[in-house]
Amino acid sequence: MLPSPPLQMVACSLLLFLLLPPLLFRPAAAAEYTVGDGPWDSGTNYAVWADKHAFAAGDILVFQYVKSQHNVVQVTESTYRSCDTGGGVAGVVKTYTTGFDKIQLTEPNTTYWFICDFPGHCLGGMKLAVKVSGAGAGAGGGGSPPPSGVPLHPTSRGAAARSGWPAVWGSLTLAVLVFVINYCIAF
Ligand SMILES: [Cu+2]
Repeated sequence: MLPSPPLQMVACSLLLFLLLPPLLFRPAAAAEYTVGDGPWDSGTNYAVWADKHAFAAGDILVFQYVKSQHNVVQVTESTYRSCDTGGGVAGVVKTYTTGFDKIQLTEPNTTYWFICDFPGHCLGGMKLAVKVSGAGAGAGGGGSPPPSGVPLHPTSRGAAARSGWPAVWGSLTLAVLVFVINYCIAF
């Protein structure tokens, strides 16, 4: 009868090889936010809403609105402040008009500026500034906020807004890993 330890070692190595990568390279948890927790309209204070969340690179903003009544225009900071796009071109980075716009915040350490360009809406409060931290989701630290001239939204570094599944997923993987290590040590 052949001794089994070599086979066990191979099996253990294989299991660890398969289990370690997903544990080490967890997918980043990109959070998806419905802007204002409701429709993009004139009746929401978006500064207050943005203050409640800590945005990370990769997160997605969802603007929901009646497209004949509003739009979403990503603008420069100065246009955000003036609310004047000069006919839709001055300081305009990108215009969205579908009524259901999903916009990913791809750049870390960046502030994204959005307004509605329908007459009077921006001045009436339809404007959103979102400060994206440098830290990836769940990473907890890292980048410092950009030196913006205007104090914006002091982001709490917590991940409260993030979905909990990655943590659960990581815990499960860890549990299985511990089980396998125990199994391997037994031989
Ligand atoms: Cu509007």
